[in-house]
This record gives sequence, C-alpha cells and structure tokens, in this order.
Amino acid sequence: MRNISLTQLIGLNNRPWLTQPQPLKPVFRIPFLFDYYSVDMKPVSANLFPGLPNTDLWGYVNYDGTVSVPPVIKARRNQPVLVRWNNKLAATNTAVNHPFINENQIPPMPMNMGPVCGNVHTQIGDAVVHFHGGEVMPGSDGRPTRPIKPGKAVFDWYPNRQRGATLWVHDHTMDYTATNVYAGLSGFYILEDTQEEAALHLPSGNYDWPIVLQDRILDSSGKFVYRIGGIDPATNIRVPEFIGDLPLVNGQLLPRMQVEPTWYRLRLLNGSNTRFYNLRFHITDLLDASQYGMHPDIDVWQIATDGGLTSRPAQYESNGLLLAPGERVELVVNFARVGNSKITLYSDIAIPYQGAPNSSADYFPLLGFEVGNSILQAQHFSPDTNLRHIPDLPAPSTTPKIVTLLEKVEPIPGDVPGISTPQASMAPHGSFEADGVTPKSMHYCEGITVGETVVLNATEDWTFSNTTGDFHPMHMHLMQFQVVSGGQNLMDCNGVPVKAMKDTVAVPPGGTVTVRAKFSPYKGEYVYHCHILEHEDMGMMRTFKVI
Ligand SMILES: [Cu+2]
Repeated sequence: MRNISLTQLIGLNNRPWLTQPQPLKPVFRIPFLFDYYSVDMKPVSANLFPGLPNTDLWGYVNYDGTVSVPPVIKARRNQPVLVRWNNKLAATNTAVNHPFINENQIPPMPMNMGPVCGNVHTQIGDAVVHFHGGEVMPGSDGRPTRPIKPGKAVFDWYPNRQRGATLWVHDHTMDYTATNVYAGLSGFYILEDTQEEAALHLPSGNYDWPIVLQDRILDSSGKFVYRIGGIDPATNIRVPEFIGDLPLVNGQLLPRMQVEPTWYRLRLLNGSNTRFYNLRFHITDLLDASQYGMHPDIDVWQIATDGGLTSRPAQYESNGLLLAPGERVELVVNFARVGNSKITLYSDIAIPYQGAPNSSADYFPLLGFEVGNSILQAQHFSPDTNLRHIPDLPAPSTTPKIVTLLEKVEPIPGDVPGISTPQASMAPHGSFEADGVTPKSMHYCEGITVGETVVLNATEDWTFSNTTGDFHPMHMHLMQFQVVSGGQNLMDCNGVPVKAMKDTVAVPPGGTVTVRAKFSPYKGEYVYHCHILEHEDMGMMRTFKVI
C-alpha cells in the first residue's frame, strides 16, 4: 500500500474546511460545586480529507457517543471538573485492534523499558490520561505506570484553581504514549477565567479557535502508518523519533478556514510526537517559491503561552515563532487589510530539529485562511494593553538542580538483553558515573532514586543542560514555571520584556535553560520529561517528589 504524499494531497485540490470544535458535553453541572464528565476512550472512524477513505482512530468521546474533533473540555476557573475516564478501547488487552499499522505490517511495539527500578510493564490497549499544565493532586495527574486497563475506568478531579490557560489532556502510558497519542488520544482543556477576560475584550466566540497541529503518515487505504524500524528489526525496537509527511490540523489534513476581515484569537497547540514548528504566515494560498518569506499584510501579536496570558502582548517576528511538542501559544491576528485573499500558516524548519536555519526546502504547509469581505461581529484588540499581572518568583537561596540531557548508544534498560541502541535519557541532579564527573544516564524509575526531592512551596531553579545535537522540549508536571535564562525573549510594543508562565521549554542543542518554579500546591510524586513522545517512552523521564 503506497503512502500519500503532501504533493498528492495538494494536487487533490479539494482541501477540507475546518469547523469550530464543539466542547465535550458534561453529564451534569452543579453550579459552585463541580462539572461532571464521563468520557469514553474508544475506536472511532473519521474522514480526514474529502474523497479519501475514512481513517480508524482512537478518540475521547462524549458519554452519549457523539464525537468531537478535536475533543475540547471547556472549564471555568474555580469550578472543579470531575471526569470519569472509561477505557473502552477493547474488552481486554488481548482483544485490542490497533487503529494503525507500522511499515512492517505489525502492531506497534513498546519501547521495552521496564521493568527497571520497579517499573510496571504496561500493555497495548492500556491508557493513562494526563492533564498537561493542570495543577492537580498526584492521584489525578495520570501516572505513566498505573494505566486504566481495557474495560476499566478512573475518576480524576481537576480543581481549576489556577489561572485561565489553554491546557490539554493527552495519553501518558509508559511505553505507549507515542502510539496512543498518534492514534488520537489527546484533546484541549480550555480553562476560562471569565472575570479576567471580560475586562480585556479579546476576540471571542466564533473568533476564538483552538487549533492543534500534528503530523501523520497515511496510506492510500486511509490507514494511519507509524514508522517502525531502527537498529534491529528483529527486536522491533521503535524509531527514536516519529516524523509524519502530512499536516493534520484539528483532525483534518491540510485544511482551510473561512475567516472575516477582523481580529481572531488562535490557540495553537503542538500535539505532534516529535515535529517542531516554526510558525509563519505566507502571503498567498500555498507556497510560491519565488515569494518565500513574504509576510501578508496582517497584524499578529502573541498574547499567551502554556500558562495563559502573558503580562503584555508580545511582538510576533515574521521570520517565525518556534513551537515545540507540548507547547501552546495564543496569537491574535488581524485580517482586516487582507479581505478577499488567501493566506497560509506554515512551518519551514528541518525535522528532527537541531537548530538549522529556516529554509523554503523545509516548507510544511499547515492551514489556509480564506478571508472574506464581510464582518458579522467586528472584534477589537490593542497591542498596548496590560493583559495580566505576573509577579517574578523570588530568587531561591538554594543552588540550582542540574539535569543533563543525553543521547547515547547503550543497552536497553528493560528486558531485552544484549542489545544496544541510541537512547535518549537524562542525568538528574547528583547522578554521576563512578568517576564522579561523567553524567550517568538514568531512565525512568518508579519513585525517587537520586536528589529529585523538593519541599512544598519552595522555589527552586532547575537547569536543563543539553549535551545532544537535538532540541528537547522539557515538561514539568504539577505547576507553571518561569524561564530565567536560555528561553525565547518576548518583547512588547515598546521593546519592554514580556513575562510569561510555561510548563514546557525547548532546550537547544549544546545549550542550557534555567527555569524557576514554586513547587505547589500539592505534595506527592510527579514526573518531568522530554515531550518528544518517543523519548518519553524511552524513559527520558524522571520522578520528582514534593515533600
Ligand atoms: Cu528528547
């Protein structure tokens, strides 16, 4: 079966239209107490491009069976959400019918990481739901080694006390995160702070869109394909990074969106396994190589990061905005001066991303905007606005914890003896080889084995030091942090630095990034990890404990 190429897709000339995603339905709402959802994880079938056969997926589905693509949970600050997550992927692990195939025509295999340091083996069809960016108790965070087995369910409690933000829920099953997310187990979690936002009059309603960017391989029968291969096909060790050929935006391949010549709020999420995006707008529909780099006559401002609104709108540089896997960015875009025209959102960096400059050779179109010439409801925005007060976290008195990021050819730390493959891993604070100097590669462990303990409410600096040739997006569970060095610098319209809260930060090859976090509001064990999903499955993930 041949795989569909991007050129073929463009040639088909009937790109799908995006419709605004509908939020999942609560079973009931009790004002001032909580909203109750019951969400099924189950096989679904969807059309991704007109004329192509339907594609089998796994979805987060409404309790009444209706499907929302992508799934969106809309929550309000201070109104908790209780979700019953039901694993209906199959009746048992052995009955799982996986929705995609890999190029060897066999089902996806685990990374074979466990059992080391007491890790529990997960199985195909297991599911874990993580609330990414959510401040939740450990029992509701989605522990990678405590899966929901097929036929079973868990209740998770999301307090929603944190500030409004574009968050997301996605699978986090040890060994299977990459393939479960690839199959479709991810969705938005939009936490609205209506009080705060009412005063700002940002584009809202039909002018406020969540947009998830992903990449996939599709064969001509409409099936998703996940590349397998790597060092030794006999062992089925998975590829160290998955890279798809086709853009999947809100569950549609290379779609278009009808917009009016006014302001829009675009909540962009990189939900890809490995692919980084350098987000740019192109002056016409798809790329004419001779016009590469030409920015349309639109105003673009960045108003939010992972943790919600920034202190001030930040200037968008027309040569692009880097969005790593797991990160979110919110843009407000004014189409007022480009009525009756077509614009393309695209990326232009090489993948795996190692920091090479952007180039037309790496052109990857994502989403077309077809701008009309009438406005139903004019939207407004002023770049010279205070969005949110973000106090600086106090400098800690303790020395930073240093976490070294590594890629080494080494034995698989699980149960496949005698095989060495390229492994992404970390050397957490205080772990060295016997020489006391060389960072020691430590894969995911159940529980704490080295100095990754933090006192509740303490503020600490953590420095991620990247010894590899690749970018790694580092994500910490439990709380939002501030990037104190090595991150992207945002500037407002007066050239003054903009403050932001983050939960995921891209660490450049050979570089370091220091983040400052207040470890609150809960005690317990949480994970931090690289958000390249294949790296996470390899055990480029560790536990920290708040005591
Ligand atoms: Cu990584």
